[in-house]
Amino acid sequence: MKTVDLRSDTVTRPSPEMREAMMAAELGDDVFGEDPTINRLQEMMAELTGMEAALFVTSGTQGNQISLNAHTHPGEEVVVERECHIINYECGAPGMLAGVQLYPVEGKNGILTAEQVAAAVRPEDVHLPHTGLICLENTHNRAGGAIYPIEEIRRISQFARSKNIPLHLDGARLWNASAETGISIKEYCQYFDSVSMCFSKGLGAPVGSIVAGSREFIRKAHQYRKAYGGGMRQAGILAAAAIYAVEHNFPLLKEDHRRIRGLARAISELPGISVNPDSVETNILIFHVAAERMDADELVARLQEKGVLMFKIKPEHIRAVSHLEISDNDIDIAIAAFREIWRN
Ligand code: TLP
Repeated sequence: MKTVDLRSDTVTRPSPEMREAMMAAELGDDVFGEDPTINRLQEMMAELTGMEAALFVTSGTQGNQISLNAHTHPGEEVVVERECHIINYECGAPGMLAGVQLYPVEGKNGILTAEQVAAAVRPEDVHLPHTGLICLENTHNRAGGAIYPIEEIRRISQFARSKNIPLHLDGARLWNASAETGISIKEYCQYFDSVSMCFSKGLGAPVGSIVAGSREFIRKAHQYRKAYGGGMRQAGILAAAAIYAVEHNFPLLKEDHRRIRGLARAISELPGISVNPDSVETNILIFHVAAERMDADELVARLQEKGVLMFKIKPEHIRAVSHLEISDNDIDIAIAAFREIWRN
């Protein structure tokens, strides 16, 4: 039985061509700054983001956490959206590592307005924490891959700059936002003081993320990366996969978006499932399954019996993510599995 794995875009394995690029990579000791492939990737990403410098890191989580560290001091507060990755899936690391507390604000489908951000920033008062950083997430994972409107980013950035508060972007899937809107990575990044972006999601590389920002920010981030065990020596073998991913797989992302929308359209017709296919903006589909029609855990289990993998992301909500290894035929298999379950 064929497995159609829609749990995450992190499940992709390097293609034969990507493996070839990895095998051919020129390597050196990156802790000495001597890995030519890592240096090339970092220069390429500084250029792509329009930032002064960039640093290869082990994961999106590491990229976010060292960014929090590099921007803040212990005891400060970081404004985040309530459903964001940093607050939900990073093991409480902001408290553990940077020693900051998070101020969660409920966005509309993951999106905050400049007014909401402004209201969350603390006034000067001896009792209050100092707001040290604002973080946005684009695309927004738990909001079903929602794209941040560039105009709202611009307004938030304008506010943050007026208050001298740095603005960080968790851009794990900024690639998908850019592919869908046609707005370049550089255009998005101009509004931020730092950005972290993943190679190991829709782009299909096995490992790695990048953080980009000013030279001074990257100098600090570099030291935190070392402190957190992220000095990886001949990791150019991984950077080669990342370079391959940016050059060859970035242009393919819109296909992932089209495919998952196709799945959304088909299952939106089934009684008990609610999702608006037009609201699926990128490669993440989150749909609601009414408990009286079908328990979400049971649906996940029954799909799994048919080789279709998804997971429950919130009560009564299931997530499906398309990626490089998902073809049109795989989407047809997933649709057929749903229809069969609904027939019985
Ligand atoms: N997200 C993973 C899980 O952790 C939930 C997934 O399957 O979607 N920012 C965002 C917006 C993310 O979605 C993720 C990973 C990360 C950061 C962290 O990246 P990694 O897994 O490389 O630490």
